[in-house]
Amino acid sequence: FRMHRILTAEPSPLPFDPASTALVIIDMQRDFLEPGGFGESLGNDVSLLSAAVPPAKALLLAARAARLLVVHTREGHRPDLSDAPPSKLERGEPTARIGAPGPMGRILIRGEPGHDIIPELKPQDGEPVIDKPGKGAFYATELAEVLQARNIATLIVCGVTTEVCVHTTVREGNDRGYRCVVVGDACGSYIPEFHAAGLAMIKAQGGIFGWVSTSDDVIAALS
Ligand code: C5J
Repeated sequence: FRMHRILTAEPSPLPFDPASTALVIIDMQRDFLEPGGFGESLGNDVSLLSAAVPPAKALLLAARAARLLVVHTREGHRPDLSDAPPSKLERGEPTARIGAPGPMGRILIRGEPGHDIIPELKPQDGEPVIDKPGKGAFYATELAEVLQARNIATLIVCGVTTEVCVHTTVREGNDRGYRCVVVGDACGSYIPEFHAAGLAMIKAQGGIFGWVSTSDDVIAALS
């Protein structure tokens, strides 16, 4: 018999068992959150993502205290770009494309300073870090195996950006049978109306591909 807890969420409360729940923190990398990285190279105001950092940090601390599996993801490519399709590489200004040199090293390349997770959310030993070449965290990664090995059934998802990598990952996870809860205030977007619409899309139609909650509600359910 396992103790189930109830998470306050929309469109409906969600029972969960901490032992089969993972916190998945998507792409909280310097390349997306700090000036000089991939996000800014695409013409974005990266300061729009900073509001997600304190809630994500609070979630991370609560998940560690509750002994949840914590998984971090990073979007990026091999230095030789062999895992980046031309269709992805050819976008953006030639001087600011994936692989081009920037103030934080080559843009979106594994091993470069910009590819690192921001210091506030630095992974601890024992927390899997999933390097992904795409927007979704399941595509071409070992995430499914990592979750299966721990019998995970519920994903609490936060990170950036709401409508791109968070959405793609949640859509992938939902189709694979995971209950996916997106923590709205711990997600961020360069385009505020896309953040709002992205959250609304998940929980519409009875929770068409997931649930939406808040960091306060998740922390309350874990404590
Ligand atoms: C983007 C991401 N926005 N992590 N990546 O290209 O959402």
